[in-house]
Amino acid sequence: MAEENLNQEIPAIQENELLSNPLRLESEQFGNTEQLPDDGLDLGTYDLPDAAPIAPIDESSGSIKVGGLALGGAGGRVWEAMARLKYSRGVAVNTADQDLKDVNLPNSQKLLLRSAEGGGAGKDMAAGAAAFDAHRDEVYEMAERTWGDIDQIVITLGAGGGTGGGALAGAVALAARYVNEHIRDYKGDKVPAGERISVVVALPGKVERKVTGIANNAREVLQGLQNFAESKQVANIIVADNEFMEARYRRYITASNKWAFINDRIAEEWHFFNRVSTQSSPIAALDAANWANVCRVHGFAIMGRAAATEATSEAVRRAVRDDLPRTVLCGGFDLKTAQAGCMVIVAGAEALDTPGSDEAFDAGYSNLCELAPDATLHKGIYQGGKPGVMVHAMVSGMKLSAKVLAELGRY
Ligand SMILES: Nc1nc2c(ncn2[C@@H]2O[C@H](COP(=O)(O)OP(=O)(O)OP(=O)(O)O)[C@@H](O)[C@H]2O)c(=O)[nH]1
Ligand SMILES: [Mg+2]
Repeated sequence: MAEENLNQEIPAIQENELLSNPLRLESEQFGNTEQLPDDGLDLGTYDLPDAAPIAPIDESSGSIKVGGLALGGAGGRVWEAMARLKYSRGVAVNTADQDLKDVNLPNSQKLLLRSAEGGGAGKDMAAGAAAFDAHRDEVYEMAERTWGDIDQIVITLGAGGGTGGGALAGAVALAARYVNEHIRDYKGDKVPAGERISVVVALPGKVERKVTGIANNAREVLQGLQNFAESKQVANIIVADNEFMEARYRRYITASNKWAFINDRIAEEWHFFNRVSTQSSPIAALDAANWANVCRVHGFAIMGRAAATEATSEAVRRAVRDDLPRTVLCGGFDLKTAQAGCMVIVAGAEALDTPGSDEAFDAGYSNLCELAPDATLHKGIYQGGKPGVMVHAMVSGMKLSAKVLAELGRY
């Protein structure tokens, strides 16, 4: 029963969800340029001089190819959820050996930041920063071996601890170096580094916020991120508020599944947009350039999905206006400060054929436009393999709100 409700509220993205798209097959056949057929050349036994390192093959099949830089315990586990979706180019670092061992990534993609204190940064951000800086070159070498040809770097961390928050500034600098040295646009020109650096940050849950040290660290991290966004050193900062998620999904979260459950929600939602933006739609497509635009504005971002019971204006509008705000990964942000966003509707064939469905989807879209009036909002409507209507939305480029900071606890 619980399982059934869960599936209704937050259905996993099914492989057949986007079945209707003929291009899908094409992209699967030709998308993976790394698997080139054997060209038959016999290179003998010579070592190739300066052979470029071969990055792991990324089978995520999204429009943006990402390399992950996972910091600390939360960062490692959040990236692990991305790796479950076949984003295979992540590097995880931590000061705590045991936590790092538990992260399900190849050892060649994990680096222990040894510190004077031994295991962990003990919530001390200065210790986390020092440990990262002492290993900067090793992390960079590992990143170069792992990331290869990517479009975007995603830094994952939890705000509140010592390692992730402490290492953040060093990680942003390292990512900027990588963009400058390795990432080029389609013309082969350099790109603004900050546009290619995204962050996924988890905020501490209700109980942790009562600990002054954790709340202070979290506030410092968010303010630091706001500064990075303002100075255009990072682009999209996706906020996953553990308190919000714990309250929202209370019925499904247990002591043992909590992190995997929350992290999967974050990764799946991002993956949905990254994958749908490779698909065409005869109705309206969210194309790759639109999605890239949403990811490259500088500021905080939230995302979520909500189900409409039927394809009527009222039901779709209700999903956008009432349900979406309750399912986004973080509350408290002011959508009026958003600069960009996207809304993607996935509907079953019957819903798409319902008279008035076009008007209903327009109503949902214009509702989001009203909520985020200054944002460039992109729209996509796709036929899915399941009945009903699912509305996915993401808004980005928001300013840090005083409300979010205040809710982080005492200061
Ligand atoms: N969403 C999510 N949040 C997490 C996870 N693990 C921890 N957190 C949150 O992230 C915050 C920081 O915790 P950690 O990531 O363990 O801290 P750290 O960066 O390893 O730092 P130290 O342990 O002090 O060295 C915590 O307050 C938690 O709220 C996770 O797997 N997923
Ligand atoms: Mg830790």
